[in-house]
Amino acid sequence: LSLENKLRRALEQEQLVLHYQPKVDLASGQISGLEALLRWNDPETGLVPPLKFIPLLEETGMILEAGQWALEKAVSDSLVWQTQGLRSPRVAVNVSPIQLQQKDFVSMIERVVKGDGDVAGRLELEITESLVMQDIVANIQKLQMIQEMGVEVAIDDFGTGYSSLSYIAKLPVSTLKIDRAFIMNMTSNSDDLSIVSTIISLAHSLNMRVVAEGVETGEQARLLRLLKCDEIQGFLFSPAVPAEQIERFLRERK
Ligand code: G
Ligand code: G
Ligand code: MN
Ligand code: NA
Repeated sequence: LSLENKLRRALEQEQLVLHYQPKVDLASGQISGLEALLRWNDPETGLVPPLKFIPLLEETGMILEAGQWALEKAVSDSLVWQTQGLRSPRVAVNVSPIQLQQKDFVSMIERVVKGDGDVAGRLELEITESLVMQDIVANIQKLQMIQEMGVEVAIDDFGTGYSSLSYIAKLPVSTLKIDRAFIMNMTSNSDDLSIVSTIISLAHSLNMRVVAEGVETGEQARLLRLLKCDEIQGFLFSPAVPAEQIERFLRERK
Protein backbone atom coordinates (compact mmCIF):
# COMPACT_ATOMS: atom_id res chain seq x y z
CA LEU A 1 0.00 0.00 0.00
CA SER A 2 1.34 3.46 -0.83
CA LEU A 3 1.76 5.91 2.01
CA GLU A 4 -1.07 7.95 0.54
CA ASN A 5 -3.47 5.01 0.59
CA LYS A 6 -2.36 4.06 4.08
CA LEU A 7 -3.14 7.59 5.20
CA ARG A 8 -6.53 7.50 3.54
CA ARG A 9 -7.28 4.30 5.41
CA ALA A 10 -5.90 5.85 8.61
CA LEU A 11 -8.44 8.67 8.31
CA GLU A 12 -11.32 6.26 7.66
CA GLN A 13 -10.32 3.90 10.46
CA GLU A 14 -9.68 6.69 12.95
CA GLN A 15 -6.01 5.88 13.43
CA LEU A 16 -5.16 9.54 13.96
CA VAL A 17 -4.80 10.58 17.59
CA LEU A 18 -4.19 13.84 19.41
CA HIS A 19 -1.51 14.17 22.01
CA TYR A 20 -1.39 17.24 24.21
CA GLN A 21 1.53 19.33 25.46
CA PRO A 22 0.87 21.52 28.52
CA LYS A 23 1.70 25.21 28.70
CA VAL A 24 2.56 26.35 32.21
CA ASP A 25 1.88 29.79 33.69
CA LEU A 26 5.18 31.10 35.07
CA ALA A 27 3.58 33.14 37.86
CA SER A 28 1.25 30.46 39.28
CA GLY A 29 2.88 27.22 38.12
CA GLN A 30 -0.56 26.08 36.89
CA ILE A 31 -1.25 24.46 33.54
CA SER A 32 -2.59 27.40 31.55
CA GLY A 33 -3.19 25.75 28.19
CA LEU A 34 -2.71 22.64 26.07
CA GLU A 35 -1.39 22.33 22.52
CA ALA A 36 -2.94 19.49 20.53
CA LEU A 37 -0.39 17.68 18.36
CA LEU A 38 -1.45 15.15 15.77
CA ARG A 39 0.00 11.62 15.72
CA TRP A 40 -0.72 8.68 13.45
CA ASN A 41 -1.15 5.41 15.28
CA ASP A 42 -0.12 3.05 12.45
CA PRO A 43 -1.06 -0.53 13.47
CA GLU A 44 2.02 -1.83 11.62
CA THR A 45 4.71 0.58 12.81
CA GLY A 46 3.27 2.34 15.86
CA LEU A 47 3.14 6.09 16.45
CA VAL A 48 4.24 8.11 13.43
CA PRO A 49 5.41 11.70 14.10
CA PRO A 50 3.67 14.55 12.22
CA LEU A 51 6.66 15.53 10.09
CA LYS A 52 6.42 12.08 8.44
CA PHE A 53 2.79 12.47 7.34
CA ILE A 54 1.50 16.05 7.60
CA PRO A 55 3.30 17.12 4.40
CA LEU A 56 1.53 14.32 2.51
CA LEU A 57 -1.83 15.18 4.10
CA GLU A 58 -1.24 18.72 2.80
CA GLU A 59 -0.20 17.64 -0.72
CA THR A 60 -3.25 15.42 -1.10
CA GLY A 61 -5.75 17.82 0.45
CA MET A 62 -6.54 15.24 3.14
CA ILE A 63 -5.37 17.84 5.68
CA LEU A 64 -8.79 19.49 5.34
CA GLU A 65 -10.51 16.42 6.73
CA ALA A 66 -7.75 15.65 9.25
CA GLY A 67 -7.55 19.28 10.37
CA GLN A 68 -11.27 19.52 10.97
CA TRP A 69 -11.19 16.20 12.82
CA ALA A 70 -8.39 17.57 15.04
CA LEU A 71 -10.43 20.68 15.86
CA GLU A 72 -13.53 18.67 16.74
CA LYS A 73 -11.59 16.11 18.76
CA ALA A 74 -9.69 18.78 20.73
CA VAL A 75 -12.93 20.56 21.59
CA SER A 76 -14.67 17.35 22.63
CA ASP A 77 -11.73 16.20 24.78
CA SER A 78 -11.72 19.60 26.45
CA LEU A 79 -15.46 19.43 27.15
CA VAL A 80 -15.05 15.94 28.63
CA TRP A 81 -12.35 17.20 31.03
CA GLN A 82 -14.61 20.07 32.00
CA THR A 83 -17.54 17.79 32.80
CA GLN A 84 -15.19 15.60 34.87
CA GLY A 85 -14.67 18.64 37.07
CA LEU A 86 -11.07 19.09 35.97
CA ARG A 87 -9.67 22.60 35.62
CA SER A 88 -9.70 22.34 31.87
CA PRO A 89 -7.72 25.02 30.07
CA ARG A 90 -8.12 26.15 26.48
CA VAL A 91 -6.89 23.73 23.83
CA ALA A 92 -4.79 25.08 20.96
CA VAL A 93 -4.91 23.41 17.55
CA ASN A 94 -2.40 24.05 14.75
CA VAL A 95 -3.83 25.35 11.48
CA SER A 96 -2.30 24.37 8.13
CA PRO A 97 -1.86 26.92 5.30
CA ILE A 98 -4.23 24.85 3.16
CA GLN A 99 -6.95 25.20 5.79
CA LEU A 100 -6.54 28.93 6.30
CA GLN A 101 -6.67 29.52 2.53
CA GLN A 102 -10.08 27.87 2.15
CA LYS A 103 -12.90 30.27 1.34
CA ASP A 104 -15.06 28.64 3.99
CA PHE A 105 -12.39 28.57 6.73
CA VAL A 106 -14.26 30.99 8.98
CA SER A 107 -17.60 29.21 8.55
CA MET A 108 -15.89 25.84 9.19
CA ILE A 109 -14.62 27.19 12.54
CA GLU A 110 -18.09 28.56 13.24
CA ARG A 111 -19.57 25.08 12.71
CA VAL A 112 -16.97 23.51 15.00
CA VAL A 113 -17.77 25.84 17.91
CA LYS A 114 -21.53 26.00 17.64
CA GLY A 115 -23.49 23.88 20.04
CA ASP A 116 -24.28 23.76 23.72
CA GLY A 117 -22.18 25.74 26.16
CA ASP A 118 -19.13 27.88 25.59
CA VAL A 119 -17.34 25.77 23.00
CA ALA A 120 -15.51 28.73 21.48
CA GLY A 121 -14.07 29.51 24.91
CA ARG A 122 -12.39 26.08 24.89
CA LEU A 123 -10.54 26.66 21.60
CA GLU A 124 -7.44 28.46 20.39
CA LEU A 125 -5.90 28.36 16.91
CA GLU A 126 -2.12 28.41 16.34
CA ILE A 127 -1.12 30.00 13.07
CA THR A 128 2.53 30.40 12.10
CA GLU A 129 3.85 33.89 11.67
CA SER A 130 4.97 33.28 8.08
CA LEU A 131 1.52 31.98 7.14
CA VAL A 132 -0.32 34.95 8.64
CA MET A 133 1.94 37.41 6.86
CA GLN A 134 1.45 35.73 3.45
CA ASP A 135 -1.92 37.30 2.80
CA ILE A 136 -2.01 39.69 5.68
CA VAL A 137 -4.99 41.86 4.77
CA ALA A 138 -7.33 38.93 4.12
CA ASN A 139 -6.01 37.04 7.14
CA ILE A 140 -6.57 39.96 9.52
CA GLN A 141 -10.20 39.94 8.42
CA LYS A 142 -10.58 36.19 8.93
CA LEU A 143 -8.90 36.27 12.35
CA GLN A 144 -11.09 39.18 13.39
CA MET A 145 -14.24 37.17 12.68
CA ILE A 146 -12.82 34.16 14.49
CA GLN A 147 -11.92 36.23 17.54
CA GLU A 148 -15.43 37.68 17.61
CA MET A 149 -16.76 34.13 18.02
CA GLY A 150 -14.70 33.86 21.24
CA VAL A 151 -12.00 31.62 19.78
CA GLU A 152 -8.47 32.82 20.61
CA VAL A 153 -5.65 33.00 18.11
CA ALA A 154 -1.92 32.61 18.77
CA ILE A 155 0.92 33.39 16.38
CA ASP A 156 3.21 30.34 16.29
CA ASP A 157 6.97 30.29 15.64
CA PHE A 158 7.13 34.04 16.23
CA GLY A 159 10.41 35.72 15.36
CA THR A 160 11.08 33.70 12.23
CA GLY A 161 8.52 35.15 9.83
CA TYR A 162 9.71 38.63 8.87
CA SER A 163 6.64 40.40 10.22
CA SER A 164 6.25 44.04 9.58
CA LEU A 165 5.85 45.81 12.91
CA SER A 166 2.95 47.87 11.62
CA TYR A 167 0.98 44.69 10.97
CA ILE A 168 1.75 43.02 14.28
CA ALA A 169 -0.07 45.83 16.07
CA LYS A 170 -3.13 45.22 13.87
CA LEU A 171 -3.25 41.45 14.29
CA PRO A 172 -6.42 40.33 16.08
CA VAL A 173 -4.53 37.80 18.22
CA SER A 174 -4.14 37.27 21.95
CA THR A 175 -0.78 35.50 22.10
CA LEU A 176 2.69 35.39 20.56
CA LYS A 177 4.65 32.13 20.82
CA ILE A 178 8.40 32.71 20.68
CA ASP A 179 10.05 30.22 18.34
CA ARG A 180 12.05 27.47 19.99
CA ALA A 181 15.22 28.48 18.09
CA PHE A 182 15.57 31.67 20.18
CA ILE A 183 14.86 29.90 23.47
CA MET A 184 17.40 27.19 22.73
CA ASN A 185 20.32 29.65 22.70
CA MET A 186 19.10 32.44 24.97
CA THR A 187 21.32 31.43 27.89
CA SER A 188 24.48 31.34 25.75
CA ASN A 189 23.88 33.85 22.96
CA SER A 190 23.26 37.47 23.91
CA ASP A 191 21.67 38.28 20.54
CA ASP A 192 19.03 35.61 21.10
CA LEU A 193 18.50 36.83 24.65
CA SER A 194 17.91 40.35 23.29
CA ILE A 195 15.42 39.03 20.75
CA VAL A 196 13.49 37.07 23.40
CA SER A 197 13.41 40.07 25.71
CA THR A 198 12.28 42.36 22.89
CA ILE A 199 9.46 40.03 21.79
CA ILE A 200 8.18 39.86 25.39
CA SER A 201 8.14 43.66 25.68
CA LEU A 202 6.54 44.05 22.27
CA ALA A 203 3.78 41.57 23.09
CA HIS A 204 3.02 43.18 26.43
CA SER A 205 2.94 46.67 24.96
CA LEU A 206 0.32 45.36 22.50
CA ASN A 207 -1.65 43.67 25.33
CA MET A 208 -0.76 40.20 24.11
CA ARG A 209 0.43 37.25 26.16
CA VAL A 210 3.75 35.54 25.42
CA VAL A 211 4.54 31.82 25.44
CA ALA A 212 8.12 30.56 25.17
CA GLU A 213 8.33 27.33 23.16
CA GLY A 214 10.89 24.57 23.55
CA VAL A 215 11.83 25.31 27.17
CA GLU A 216 14.08 22.43 28.22
CA THR A 217 16.07 23.69 31.23
CA GLY A 218 15.40 25.27 34.60
CA GLU A 219 17.88 27.99 33.71
CA GLN A 220 15.80 28.99 30.66
CA ALA A 221 12.64 28.99 32.77
CA ARG A 222 14.20 31.19 35.48
CA LEU A 223 15.47 33.66 32.93
CA LEU A 224 12.09 33.78 31.16
CA ARG A 225 10.41 34.45 34.48
CA LEU A 226 12.77 37.35 35.16
CA LEU A 227 11.93 38.69 31.70
CA LYS A 228 8.19 38.51 32.62
CA CYS A 229 7.33 35.90 29.99
CA ASP A 230 3.79 34.67 30.77
CA GLU A 231 3.91 30.97 29.93
CA ILE A 232 6.38 28.24 29.00
CA GLN A 233 5.95 25.08 26.97
CA GLY A 234 8.57 22.40 26.48
CA PHE A 235 10.22 19.20 27.59
CA LEU A 236 11.16 20.75 30.97
CA PHE A 237 7.58 20.31 32.09
CA SER A 238 6.35 17.69 29.61
CA PRO A 239 6.41 16.60 25.97
CA ALA A 240 3.08 16.01 24.23
CA VAL A 241 1.35 13.08 25.93
CA PRO A 242 -1.86 11.07 25.41
CA ALA A 243 -5.16 12.46 26.73
CA GLU A 244 -5.26 10.06 29.71
CA GLN A 245 -1.97 11.44 30.98
CA ILE A 246 -3.22 15.01 30.59
CA GLU A 247 -6.20 14.09 32.76
CA ARG A 248 -3.76 12.97 35.43
CA PHE A 249 -1.85 16.28 35.17
CA LEU A 250 -5.07 18.27 35.43
CA ARG A 251 -6.19 16.26 38.45
CA GLU A 252 -2.85 16.67 40.25
CA ARG A 253 -2.65 20.38 39.61
CA LYS A 254 -6.27 21.28 40.27
O1 G B 1 5.62 17.29 18.16
P1 G B 1 5.66 17.73 16.92
O2 G B 1 6.48 16.68 16.23
O3 G B 1 4.28 17.15 17.22
O4 G B 1 4.95 18.54 15.72
C1 G B 1 5.66 18.73 14.53
C2 G B 1 4.98 19.73 13.64
O5 G B 1 3.71 19.24 13.19
C3 G B 1 4.74 21.06 14.32
O6 G B 1 5.20 22.07 13.44
C4 G B 1 3.26 21.13 14.45
O7 G B 1 2.82 22.46 14.30
C5 G B 1 2.75 20.25 13.32
N1 G B 1 1.47 19.71 13.69
C6 G B 1 1.18 18.90 14.72
N2 G B 1 -0.14 18.65 14.78
C7 G B 1 -0.71 19.34 13.77
C8 G B 1 -2.06 19.50 13.31
O8 G B 1 -3.04 19.00 13.86
N3 G B 1 -2.24 20.27 12.20
C9 G B 1 -1.22 20.87 11.56
N4 G B 1 -1.50 21.61 10.48
N5 G B 1 0.04 20.77 11.97
C10 G B 1 0.31 20.01 13.06
O1 G C 1 5.65 23.99 15.21
P1 G C 1 5.00 23.79 16.53
O2 G C 1 5.52 24.79 17.50
O3 G C 1 3.53 23.74 16.50
O4 G C 1 5.44 22.35 17.01
C1 G C 1 5.78 21.99 18.24
C2 G C 1 6.92 21.04 18.04
O5 G C 1 7.93 21.27 19.01
C3 G C 1 6.53 19.60 18.18
O6 G C 1 7.28 18.87 17.29
C4 G C 1 6.96 19.28 19.60
O7 G C 1 7.15 17.92 19.83
C5 G C 1 8.25 20.07 19.67
N1 G C 1 8.68 20.41 21.02
C6 G C 1 7.89 20.75 22.06
N2 G C 1 8.63 21.03 23.17
C7 G C 1 9.93 20.87 22.80
C8 G C 1 11.17 21.01 23.51
O8 G C 1 11.24 21.38 24.67
N3 G C 1 12.30 20.76 22.80
C9 G C 1 12.27 20.37 21.51
N4 G C 1 13.44 20.13 20.92
N5 G C 1 11.12 20.23 20.81
C10 G C 1 9.96 20.47 21.45
MN1 MN D 1 2.25 25.08 17.45
NA1 NA E 1 5.93 26.60 17.21
